[in-house]
Amino acid sequence: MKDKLKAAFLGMNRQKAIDLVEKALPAGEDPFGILKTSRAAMEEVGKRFATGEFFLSELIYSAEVFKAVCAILEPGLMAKQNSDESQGVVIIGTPKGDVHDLGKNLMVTLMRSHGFTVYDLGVDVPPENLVKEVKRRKAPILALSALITPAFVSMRAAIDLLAAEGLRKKTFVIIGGGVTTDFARKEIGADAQTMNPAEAIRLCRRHLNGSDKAEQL
Ligand code: B12
Repeated sequence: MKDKLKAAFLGMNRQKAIDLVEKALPAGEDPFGILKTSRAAMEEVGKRFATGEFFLSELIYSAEVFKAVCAILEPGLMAKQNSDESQGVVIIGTPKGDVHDLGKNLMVTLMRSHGFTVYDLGVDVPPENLVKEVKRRKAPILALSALITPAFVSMRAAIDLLAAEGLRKKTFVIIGGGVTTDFARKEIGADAQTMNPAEAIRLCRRHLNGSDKAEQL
């Protein structure tokens, strides 16, 4: 299944990918496992783009294959939230300079299904808008997604602006997306970094339950 799905992504065969996933789920395959394989396939698309084997058209089309697969996976990825009470407010966006949003959108869906109230500001979001929204919503969490290195500059600018507005200590800043690393997190000055959505939800919950930052708002 893994190899066939990867081959469907790399062959830009959207229908084949859909058929494989539609068959795999009732057969008991873990949706998170399928997501992992799909993400790995996208990394390979990126590598081939970097070496010139693939062009922008393949990058664009692979995103369509990924979206189609995610639409099938989503019900299985979502948590069954028992309470209507919000688990906390999150402002999320892809920072200025970056238009990638597949991973961010996935994060938004998963966070909402886990009970967080999420305000998604979209892509290419200027630091001022991120901080304005944190302030307006009294949000204890700012989540940023980055896939290209220039986005680090905008992330840093948003964190600096939070500090200038006196909001840095009250806001847990979590970053994710293919280009992020713990090293980048330290350079940018964020609180947490992960590419694993389940881990991200754990970290946000732990922050809200365990720290006094949330209480200060
Ligand atoms: C699809 C794609 C595109 C699509 C994006 C479509 C869309 N709607 O997002 C399009 C065609 C638009 C695109 C454009 C470009 N791209 Co592009 N793209 C990719 C590709 C192949 C896949 C990215 C992806 O969606 N992966 C799947 C998702 C699910 O993974 P993810 O985002 O990492 O998300 C996961 C986790 O990180 C986590 N997560 C995500 N966000 C967050 C946030 C938080 C807070 C947390 C906790 C977790 C989290 O959740 C997900 C769980 O699986 C990558 C290759 C790669 N290695 O990633 C290149 C890649 C990112 N692109 C690249 C480039 C160069 C570009 C362009 C500059 C190309 C060009 N010449 O125009 C433009 C950039 C335009 C811009 N200003 O942003 C480079 C970046 C290099 C770099 N280091 O800067 C890459 C790495 C390809 C490469 N190897 O060269 N791209």
